[in-house]
Amino acid sequence: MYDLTVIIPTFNEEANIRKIVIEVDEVLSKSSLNGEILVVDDNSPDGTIGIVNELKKAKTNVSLLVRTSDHGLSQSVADGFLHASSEVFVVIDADFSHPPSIIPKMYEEIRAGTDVVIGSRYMEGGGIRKWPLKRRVISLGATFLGRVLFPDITDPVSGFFAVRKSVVTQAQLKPRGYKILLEVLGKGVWENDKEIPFEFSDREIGASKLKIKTIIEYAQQVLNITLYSFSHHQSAAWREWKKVFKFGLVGVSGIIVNLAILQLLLMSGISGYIALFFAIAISILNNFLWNDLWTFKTSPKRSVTSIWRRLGFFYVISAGGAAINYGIAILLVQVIGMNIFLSDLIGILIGFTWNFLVNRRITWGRT
Ligand SMILES: Nc1nc2c(ncn2[C@@H]2O[C@H](COP(=O)(O)OP(=O)(O)O)[C@@H](O)[C@H]2O)c(=O)[nH]1
Ligand SMILES: [Mg+2]
Repeated sequence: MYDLTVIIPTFNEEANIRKIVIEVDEVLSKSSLNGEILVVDDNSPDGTIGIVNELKKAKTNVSLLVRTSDHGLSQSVADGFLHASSEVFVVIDADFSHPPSIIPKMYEEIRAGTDVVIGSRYMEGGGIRKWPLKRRVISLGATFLGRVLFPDITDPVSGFFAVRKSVVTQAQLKPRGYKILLEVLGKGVWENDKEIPFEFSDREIGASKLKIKTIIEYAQQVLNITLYSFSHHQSAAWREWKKVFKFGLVGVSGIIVNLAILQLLLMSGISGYIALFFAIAISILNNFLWNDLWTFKTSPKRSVTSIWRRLGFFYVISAGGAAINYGIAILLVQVIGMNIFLSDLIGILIGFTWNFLVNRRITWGRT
């Protein structure tokens, strides 16, 4: 039984495959890891298959899976999951975009109890070398869309990651396109993750296979994961939605508190504007307490920052949300002559989105 399986998806990689297999093998033996190297090839017409067959003769830990139907990168990786003979899987590109030297660190993290370990280009210490502007823009767009589902993860669409077998075997993956990690995060069964920075470098040899179709498939995938999460409540995306619902409920409670305090203060003879000020201030406090004790009760920030600090952030961010609400409503009335209530409603929704996303990241985000 192997400690881990390194899955290398390939299509026409005759220029890279020998070198990457040998380098991965060296990294594994240097760390005394008994690793399997599984090349999953989509029946490449070039010399890839021949080279891997040759390598197999010299190294017993190398195996090859040749696929002849349902061509695709994500499908290949998912097939690799099914054929791997260990409990820990690492996925890495064949073209040296991902440094094999990090594999042992990823493995150690999984051994230490992490379910998903991600090689991140977008966290401190990570980066991208030699990528044309167009690729950078596409990648950033994809990353931001992915971060809506997984706000704590800086690089949810990385092609370099490690995962515990149980995360993917219990999942109904529907792999399509390029972003298999997003599928694993969206449908896999996992609790905790960890990111490790690395510097992505574009391939020196061979051609990239990214096409426009890939981008469309990606948008479909994000939608599909979102819908999946509504009916699969053990998924990580559902954990995120639950927070959105709770945050919304707390917002509604804030409106009630706001109106009740206003009524109370007015009844006790306090003048209108002062009463309004306190009603707003107290309703924000109400929202903060519910969010801190309920919506985000599992946030790691709660054990490392003081409640005053979180409260301060929440007030400032909420003030920003109110300003957005106000600004958008005025804009809609002024520019397109929209009804003021409808304008306000749209302003409220955008302000709510701002409040949620920014508080999620900053007030109760990752430490
Ligand atoms: N099995 C399989 N591997 C693929 C396919 N498309 C790309 N790959 C492999 O996936 C990795 C990343 O592909 P690449 O074209 O470099 O994508 P890029 O880095 O995003 O430009 C490489 O190892 C490719 O050989 C495919 O359709 N099937
Ligand atoms: Mg590449």
